[in-house]
Amino acid sequence: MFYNSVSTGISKASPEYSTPSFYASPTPSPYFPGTPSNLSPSITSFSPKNPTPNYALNSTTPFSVTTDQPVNSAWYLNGANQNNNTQAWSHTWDTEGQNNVTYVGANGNGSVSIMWNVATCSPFDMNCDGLVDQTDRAIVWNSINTGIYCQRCDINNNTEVEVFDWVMVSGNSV
Ligand SMILES: [Ca+2]
Ligand SMILES: [Ca+2]
Repeated sequence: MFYNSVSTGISKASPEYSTPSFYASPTPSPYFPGTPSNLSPSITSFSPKNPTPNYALNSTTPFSVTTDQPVNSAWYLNGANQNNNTQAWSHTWDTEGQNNVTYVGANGNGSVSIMWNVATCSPFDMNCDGLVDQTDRAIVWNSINTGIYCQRCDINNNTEVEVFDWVMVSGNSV
C-alpha cells in the first residue's frame, strides 16, 4: 500500500492531510536535561590567611571574604551577630582570650562559611601563652635576624621589626 497524495487523491484541503500531532508546536518541557543545576556559592579568597592568629590587645584586625556569587553576609563574634551584611568586617580586640570569628554568606543556591579562632593577649606576649618571657624575646629577635616580618613583633607598629621592639618586649618580660 502506497500513501501518495497523487494516487490516493488526498489534498491539503482534505481532512486526512494534517500535520501529525507529534509535530505540532511542542510544549517546552519544564526539564532541560544537560542544563547544570545552580551551584552553591564558593569562597574565592579570604583574609587573614591564618585561621588561628594571635593578636595584641587593643589592635584592630580587618577581616574579608570574597565569593564567586553575590551573597547575603553575616559576621559573628563569639556567636553574636555583628549586624554587618558586607564581606568585610574589622574588630578591635578589647579583651584577652580566645575568640571565634565566623563569616556566613548565603543566597538562593546555598551557603558558605569560614571561621577563625583568634587568641588575644598582651602586646608583649608573642605566642599568647600568658607569659612574657625568653620565648617571646626570642621570637622578636628571630624576626630581626631573619628579616622575616612578624606583625606581632612590631610593637611600635612602624612596619619594621627592630631592636626597639625587642627592647620593649624585654622590658616587659620576666
Ligand atoms: Ca609568651
Ligand atoms: Ca617596629
